[in-house]
Amino acid sequence: MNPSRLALGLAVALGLAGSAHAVPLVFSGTAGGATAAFDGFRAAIGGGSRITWDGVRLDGTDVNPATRVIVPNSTVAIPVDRFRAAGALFADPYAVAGDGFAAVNPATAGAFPAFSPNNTFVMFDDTTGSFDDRFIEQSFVLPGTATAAGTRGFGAIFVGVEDAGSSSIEYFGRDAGGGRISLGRFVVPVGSGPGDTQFLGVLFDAAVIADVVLTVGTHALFSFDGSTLQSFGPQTGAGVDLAVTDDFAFATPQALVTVPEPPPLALGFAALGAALCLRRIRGA
Ligand SMILES: [Ca+2]
Ligand SMILES: [Ca+2]
Ligand SMILES: [Ca+2]
Repeated sequence: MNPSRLALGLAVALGLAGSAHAVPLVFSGTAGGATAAFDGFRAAIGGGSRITWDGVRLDGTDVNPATRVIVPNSTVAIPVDRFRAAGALFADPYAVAGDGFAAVNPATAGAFPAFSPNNTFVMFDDTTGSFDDRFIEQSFVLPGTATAAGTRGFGAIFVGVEDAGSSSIEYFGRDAGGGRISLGRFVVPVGSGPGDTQFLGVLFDAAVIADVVLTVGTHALFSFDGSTLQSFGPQTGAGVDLAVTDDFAFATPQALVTVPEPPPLALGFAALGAALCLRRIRGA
């Protein structure tokens, strides 16, 4: 299906045909196709913001003094505003590692090669021995400020997604009253091996995205409550798929464009339509 047909399908599905806001384009790919999709998405957003995590220092000397060392010279937890300059604000501290998270979960050493060397990014559970928190939540601000903003498109590199449906990105907008509205949940494609790279990005035609929720694999790689570190262990057993992320890319945040509040029936059609219409678009 070509992009224009995809856009039409989603616009009709959302019950918003004629709206300027309901024409998302999906860029996705795995292995070599991930790089092509990533490059195509970045071209489509005009460059925008890119976070590689590679500038985060892992030895306790990071530019943001609130960055907290978990394992010296290997893994840190960055504060929620570490990438405010790029227009990103996180819901929780998340982890950056230079060793593919080998120090915090040795059983997966070597499984998650970086897309951009050497640092990668993932959530952790803040309750010792619990690995259920598998979500990275990011909202947008005008770069360098605390002013909430929106973006037209957001995408992320994933590493190691192997089970269909284990990983996804859900996009959220706001209605005129400030209510949070899902713009759709999009599934990350699977690779053919544990070290394969994936990309998923979705581009709308207005800055309607207020926040995104990334589901990264089925479990957190480790738990850390501020003092005690516990590893999840190996990726074994049915229904276990461990993954991490690397580069985030998003259109430069600007004033948020609100979306109309759809009637409940339209939301049902939106879910159906998204399921029926999603196809990969390689490149732009
Ligand atoms: Ca969390
Ligand atoms: Ca990187
Ligand atoms: Ca995996």
